[in-house]
Amino acid sequence: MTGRRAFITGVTGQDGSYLAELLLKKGYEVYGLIRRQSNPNMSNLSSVRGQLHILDGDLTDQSSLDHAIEVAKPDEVYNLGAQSFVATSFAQPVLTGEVTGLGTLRLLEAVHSHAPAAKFYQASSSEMFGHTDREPQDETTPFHPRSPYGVAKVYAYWACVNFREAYSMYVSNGILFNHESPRRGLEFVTRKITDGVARIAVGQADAITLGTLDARRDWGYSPDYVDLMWRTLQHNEPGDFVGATGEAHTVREFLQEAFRAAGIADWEKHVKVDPRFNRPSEVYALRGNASKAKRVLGWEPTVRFEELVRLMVKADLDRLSGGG
Ligand code: NDP
Ligand code: GDR
Repeated sequence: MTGRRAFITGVTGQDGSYLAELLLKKGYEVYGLIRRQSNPNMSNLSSVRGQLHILDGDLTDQSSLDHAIEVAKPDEVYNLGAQSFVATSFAQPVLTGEVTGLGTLRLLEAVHSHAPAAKFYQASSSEMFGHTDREPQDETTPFHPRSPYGVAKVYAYWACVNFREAYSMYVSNGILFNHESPRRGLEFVTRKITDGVARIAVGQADAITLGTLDARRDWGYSPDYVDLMWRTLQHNEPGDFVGATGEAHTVREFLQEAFRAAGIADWEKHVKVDPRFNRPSEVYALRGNASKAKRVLGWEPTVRFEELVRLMVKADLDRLSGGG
């Protein structure tokens, strides 16, 4: 496997950083696209920064993507860059469309022009299913996105299918359900809860304020899902694959488990509900069926709900008490 070259957008994010670690371990030369910021946050990359080739660029800027692909000469492209927070997509819909939707098209164009033989992975999302009446969802479930983010991901999904059909490019979509880790951004509900619980445990806070507690998600562990991304591109032909655990829990159940993991009783005393965190249109319930990924790629998630919650609570407790 040595000598292969991978190019990752979104390398500073949760998944990008785990994927970079995985590919470096497998002997890849890894190129990561990073956008210019006045105060860049490279904390997720601390263990691998010296081994990565960093390329400057932005999914909203075509020439930077053309240049990055020309330099990286990738065998495999992983498009993980996105404005990925659903709530923000309602407040910044045009930016979300630019980055998450058109950004994918720009990258496809760059790869088509400069590395047409590269294999392309697109970070598609269960949010594309949105308001669905089918459960569990799989590769055949129709899309009904419920946010500007979901709409942008549907656009990107179809752009990928179109490049596959029009130009015979190797382009695959991973339609992944929620996956979390200690590297999850603090605004996403799982990390907001585990960080909040840890703060309450160490006496830095009294309560966590959330939106709906009834939303139901299929939560898995990010390192399992980056393994699925890699497996997707090792398959001999391109295709679309759902990644999910097949198990769904409510935000309320996540809260209960997180407080239990920290040894705090009467969790309801520490939780406030504020409609400020509700979305104009909500995705109430998602649960995936990953049997195609299991059958074709031999993939199965290794971390289940209770273990996921516990490892995230522990990581936040360790961090706040100076141990992590
Ligand atoms: P994160 O939000 O943690 O990471 C997003 C990444 O995109 C960051 O590296 C960010 O860089 C980068 N980015 C944002 N805007 C731009 C831009 N204009 N140009 C270039 N890069 C940009 O997301 P995750 O790691 O959780 O998710 C990875 C991908 O998978 C995303 O596309 C997400 O939508 C998708 N996805 C995620 C799921 C999940 O549950 N985690 C499930 C299904 C799909 P910066 O550090 O500069 O902000
Ligand atoms: P999601 O993740 O929208 O599923 O998108 P998020 O963790 O933001 O929300 C999950 C559910 O929890 C409800 N919720 C809250 N959410 C947040 N963030 N903050 C709150 O206070 C809160 N209270 C309740 C939400 O309404 C929602 O129902 C994630 C992202 O990673 C996407 O990029 C990815 O594509 C999908 O998962 C699959």
